Amino acid sequence: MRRIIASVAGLLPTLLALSTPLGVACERPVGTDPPPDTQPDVPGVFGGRCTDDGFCNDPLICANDICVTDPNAAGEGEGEGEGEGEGEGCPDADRDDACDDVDCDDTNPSIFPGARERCDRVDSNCDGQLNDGLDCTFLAHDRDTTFAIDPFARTSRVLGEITLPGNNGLLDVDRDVDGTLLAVTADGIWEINSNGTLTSVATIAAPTRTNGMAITGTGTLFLTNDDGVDSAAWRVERPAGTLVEVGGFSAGLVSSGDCVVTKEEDLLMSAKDPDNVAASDVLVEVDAATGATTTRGAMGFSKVFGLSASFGFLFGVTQAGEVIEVDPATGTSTLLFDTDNFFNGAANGD
Ligand SMILES: [Ca+2]
Ligand SMILES: [Ca+2]
Ligand SMILES: [Ca+2]
Ligand SMILES: [Ca+2]
Repeated sequence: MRRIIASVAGLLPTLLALSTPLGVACERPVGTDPPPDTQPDVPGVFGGRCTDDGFCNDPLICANDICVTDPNAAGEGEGEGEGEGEGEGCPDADRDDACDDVDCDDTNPSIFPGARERCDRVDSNCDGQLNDGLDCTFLAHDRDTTFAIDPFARTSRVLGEITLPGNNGLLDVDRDVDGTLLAVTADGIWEINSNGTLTSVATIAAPTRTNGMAITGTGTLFLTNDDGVDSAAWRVERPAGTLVEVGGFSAGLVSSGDCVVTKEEDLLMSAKDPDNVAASDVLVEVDAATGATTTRGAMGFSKVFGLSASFGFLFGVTQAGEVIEVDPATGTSTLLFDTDNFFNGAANGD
């Protein structure tokens, strides 16, 4: 539960700015950078940045951190555009080298035949499938069973049962920086093995009614608890498992069920009014140094026991079995689909 990538919604102004009237020719200068004032902030597309992983959509190449046309590619000179309709004058409003007869979204330059598919609600490569063969699931769990939740296909399937030590249920799970899936129970931090068994990572006496675990991008492990009196955030010193109380939450709020760390390293938590647990949870930011909380807004769902920052989105799961999408800025949440499960927690999915 640690990564939120830039929201697709945040790209819309840029994409709209890129739109030009129909009738623009497909050709473009070969091997040259686009003018600075037309560079879109869209990774992978012509003129987009490629600083992070060097990724550019085919057939573009990364040069000086900008995706440009390969000057050494076949079909030199003007009219080098590939596929149908190449050459002069084919309508290509979004200038992604895919003419409007093959471009399934000619207003969006990150969508065209051959584009890299991503886990989202978009058929990026125009093959008629949202996310092709990608694994776009995050993990959620109840007391002893894990589920793979696909928030785009809106499906949930059982992954497996966890062999629990003693009589402890899973309080929460999260993915460590190395990809290892960790679980917290009342008396320890555990690695979840692929066969469902647990290997001890650290012995801890988890705070009373621990209900959330989140791991930052640098491996700091936080727990949140709700005992109705001094609910707080805790940091687990690894590998010893020493618990350090970060601080108590602001008055009138206790942890509802989970915490999550975003790409911006914000520690977010679903919280509730301890005197009105049936009311909507609120999404709050927890100061990782003091434990003080800042409310972001009502979620509209109660008992949000799992939060998952996955694929650039923030998702939640509830005790009632709902799978929701959460706006991390406002807390406002929308129902994606309902299941028959009783979710206790969730981990991030990418
Ligand atoms: Ca196009
Ligand atoms: Ca397009
Ligand atoms: Ca597709
Ligand atoms: Ca997609």
